[in-house]
Amino acid sequence: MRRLVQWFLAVFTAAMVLLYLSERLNEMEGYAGGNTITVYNWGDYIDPKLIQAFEKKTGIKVIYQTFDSNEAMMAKIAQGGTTFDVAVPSEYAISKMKEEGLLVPLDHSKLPNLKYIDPRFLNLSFDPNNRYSVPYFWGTVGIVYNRKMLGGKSITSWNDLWSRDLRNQILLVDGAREVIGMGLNSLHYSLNDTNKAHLQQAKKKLDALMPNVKAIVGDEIKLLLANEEAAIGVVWSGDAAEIISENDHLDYVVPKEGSNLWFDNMVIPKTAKNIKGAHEFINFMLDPKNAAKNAEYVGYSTPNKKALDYLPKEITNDKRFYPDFDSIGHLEVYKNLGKRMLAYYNELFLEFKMHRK
Ligand code: SPD
Repeated sequence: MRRLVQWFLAVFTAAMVLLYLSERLNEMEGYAGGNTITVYNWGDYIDPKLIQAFEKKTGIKVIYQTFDSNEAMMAKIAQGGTTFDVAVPSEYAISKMKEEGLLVPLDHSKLPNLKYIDPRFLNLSFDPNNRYSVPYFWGTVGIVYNRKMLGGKSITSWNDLWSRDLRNQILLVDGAREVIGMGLNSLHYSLNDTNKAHLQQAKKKLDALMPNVKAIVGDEIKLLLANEEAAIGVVWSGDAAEIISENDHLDYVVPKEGSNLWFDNMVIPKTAKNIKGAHEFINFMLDPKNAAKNAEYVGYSTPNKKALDYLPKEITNDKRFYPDFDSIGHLEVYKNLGKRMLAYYNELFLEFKMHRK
């Protein structure tokens, strides 16, 4: 019996030592430039060739994972047990993640390429002095519509979508703030409205839109619209830019009642194990030639001023996707409305989706 106890103690101690050593090794990797980083990004949001180029240049291997909403990304990072070194949240999510202590401050001395970012995208209110985040892509929320399928008609307003002529013709992006926001904007309320009566009114109005909604979808929205499976899509501008280049009948409009102006940014989450490698990756993506390649591949608008020189003029001169700031001054950036209110938006969105079934 004594021998058994001794044997058990020896095995237990060896296991504890091994666990301790592996944890120390993991930590050291973060400081000693270990050769792996895990990048957590939106789906369809990077040119895969850039990942290969980064690996070749630095010898750092990239493990790449994707998410489809800020909410899913934040929940995963907050719950822990992951080792994401770089993530790409939108502005209101950054503000919330900061509040919850989920971000590591950036070392700007390791990001020399930050100088190429257009100052209009720096030092924004959700992250003063870019202490935790640097710009990746930016854009608007709007409506893609197919002129041919609409018999030559144009769309100019959110309220156009409630027309009886559009039965089963609308695809919606699967985003709580985008869809609830569309309901709010159609009633001329703010996208950051926290008045529950207004939010209920918006939900009720959205319920009335349901006969026109064909599906609420993720990245496949692009393929469905390009293949003319529906005449209308509520989308992020970059997705519109990509599909418009594939189908001449498509156009994109930011509705006249107003809409969302958004900024996606690279951050280092608290889960990071390789902070040095994370800075190298961020700096690589800020390189103007890489930023231009990325923008051309994914279709989204780059905030990198120098990258614009490497992009075709027909892209950078397209005011639908590179609008002057004067013309979009009326658009709203989502605010961090606080845990409870964000949960309420999600709840309303889920109810709206369930109503479909
Ligand atoms: N397929 C990539 C989509 C990324 C879009 N981010 C939009 C931010 C919305 N707040």
